[in-house]
Amino acid sequence: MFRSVSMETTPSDKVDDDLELSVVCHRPEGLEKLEAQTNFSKKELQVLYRGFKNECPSGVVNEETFKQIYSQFFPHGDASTYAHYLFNAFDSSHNESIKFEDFVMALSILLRGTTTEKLQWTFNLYDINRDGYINKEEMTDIVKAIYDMMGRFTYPALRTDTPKQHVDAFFQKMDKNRDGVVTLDEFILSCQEDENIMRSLQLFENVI
Ligand SMILES: [Ca+2]
Ligand SMILES: [Ca+2]
Repeated sequence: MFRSVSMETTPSDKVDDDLELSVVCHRPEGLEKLEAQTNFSKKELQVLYRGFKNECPSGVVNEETFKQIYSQFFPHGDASTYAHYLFNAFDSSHNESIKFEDFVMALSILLRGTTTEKLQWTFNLYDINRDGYINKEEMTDIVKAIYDMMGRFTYPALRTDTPKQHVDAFFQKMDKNRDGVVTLDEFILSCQEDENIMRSLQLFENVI
C-alpha cells in the first residue's frame, strides 16, 4: 500500500532561501539545551536543524512523511515497513510524531554514542511491542523488513541466509537461558562477545 506514496519531496532553492531566516530565529536556548544533551556542537545542531526544517517545514515529522523521506534512500526496495519500525524508535515520546529534539537525540546515539548506547537503541528498535523483550516474531519482522528494504541490488550482502535462517542464528546465540525471549542484558552480552553479531548489526546500523 505504501508503493503509492509520492516521492516528490526534493526541496527547491526557494524554500532553502526562506530557511536561512528561520534557522537564525530558531529558539537558541533550545539548541543550547540540546547541545548539552547530545554529542553535537551548536554549529552541527544548526546544520541538522536546517536540514530537518528543509524536509519538514512544519517542524514535526509524522509517519507518512518519515516514510517518504526514508524511502528515497532505498529506491530499489520497499522500505516502508522498516521505516515504520524506525519511526517508532525515533518517536521516543510515543506521540506519533518526531520533533527535531527526538531526531537529534537518536542521531546522537547512532552516530556518536557508546557501543552500549547504540545496542540499547537497537534493542528498542527490535522490541516492537515495547515489553522489554525481543521475541522471535519481532526479530523475524525486523529482519524481513530489512530484506524488503535492501531490494535486489544490495541483496548480495544478505544472500547467504533467508530471513528465517538469520533469525534462528541470532536467537541461538542471543537467548542465553533458552527461555524464548532476548532481554537487553542478553542482547548486549551477545553482541559484545560475538563479532559476527556485531558485524551483522553494523550492517543494520548502516541502514538506519
Ligand atoms: Ca517485545
Ligand atoms: Ca532469554
